[in-house]
Amino acid sequence: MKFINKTLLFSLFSAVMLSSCGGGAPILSTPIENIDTTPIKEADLTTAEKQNWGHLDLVKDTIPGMSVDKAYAEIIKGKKGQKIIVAVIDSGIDITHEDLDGVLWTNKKEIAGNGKDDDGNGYIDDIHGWNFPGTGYDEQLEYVRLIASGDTSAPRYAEAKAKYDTDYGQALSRKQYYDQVYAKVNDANKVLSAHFKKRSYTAKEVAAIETEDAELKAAIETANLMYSNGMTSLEEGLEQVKGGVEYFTDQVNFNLNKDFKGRKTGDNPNDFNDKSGYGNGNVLPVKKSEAHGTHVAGIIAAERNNGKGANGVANNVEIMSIRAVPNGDEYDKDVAKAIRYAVDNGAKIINGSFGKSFSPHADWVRDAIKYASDKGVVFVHAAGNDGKDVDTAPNFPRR
Ligand SMILES: [Ca+2]
Ligand SMILES: [Ca+2]
Ligand SMILES: [Ca+2]
Ligand SMILES: [Ca+2]
Repeated sequence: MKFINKTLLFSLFSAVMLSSCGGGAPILSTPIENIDTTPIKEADLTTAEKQNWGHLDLVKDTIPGMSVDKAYAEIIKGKKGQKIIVAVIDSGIDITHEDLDGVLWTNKKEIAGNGKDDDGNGYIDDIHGWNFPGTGYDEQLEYVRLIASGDTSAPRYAEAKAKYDTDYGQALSRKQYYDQVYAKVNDANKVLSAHFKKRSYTAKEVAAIETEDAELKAAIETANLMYSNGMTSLEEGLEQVKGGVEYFTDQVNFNLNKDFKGRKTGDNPNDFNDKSGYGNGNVLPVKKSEAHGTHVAGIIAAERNNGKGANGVANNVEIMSIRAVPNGDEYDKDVAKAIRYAVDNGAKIINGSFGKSFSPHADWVRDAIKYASDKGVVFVHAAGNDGKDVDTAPNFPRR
């Protein structure tokens, strides 16, 4: 799974709806012993700071970023670097993006679109990387594949079954819940638009309404909940809730659907050597919503100081795009082959912002990471954003 920041959204809306029922969790402050003594900016950030906070420095700018600007201005100033290739194993990358098109790795020994593997690396027409799942997009989670296999003797089968029995029901009820929230916000928006006789209206205008009409009062209450959670309009709220609706709909229909078959490459994912060179050379995301790899590539290498978009951290890298992470759990086979592809084609750093809690062929991935390490390639893997202690909770790849 890609590590996307949806957790925040869900907790936000859970809090919204709980508080509307009179409950709600208290907001906890950071314990004082966990706060260091360096002063943190108390003023609002400027637009430029908001866009660039991640590159700023806690001491110099009083903003807790990565000190990238300081590094360029002071630490590496005047030094000459060596260009290296960074492989991004992710959901594919929008290689047409104007802030990325100048920093892409290109396989110079491969002729595009001739249907031949010109450089003999095992992959036909791989110009900017490789797409292992090909046209595949939606996928099951790994433990759902395990249950679907029916192999009750497989390691962790009982654990997977128990997890499934809990998770499926929960996803179904959350989907229904988000459907309801969406309907509620949508109704409120319609009522208020009709009241104001216009589509857009402000929180101030809503606050000024005086009414005894029950429907309008309910709409105001819903609107106020959205405003108090940082939404500037109900349309913005609807967009956010829609993210939740889509997330849980995908869970029910695909990620947790035992009968779903997402694999499109015609190979056996449980046989490492079945069908070499599967997938295709189109590294673009399959769907527009598949933006995670583009986002990651931008953080690393978005063209710096070109007056467009963002500045990446690195100014002397080429991004190799390897698509291996679908809308669901990535296959160990794809990940292991992706790592090997990156190493064999010159990457020096591999970024893997994915992870999962079941991994039936973890040894293939481990072997690939070892292969990378033996060739001096660094593999960087996300710790995840589920708040899990990955020292103890299973999170793959792992040692
Ligand atoms: Ca460009
Ligand atoms: Ca090739
Ligand atoms: Ca070719
Ligand atoms: Ca830029």
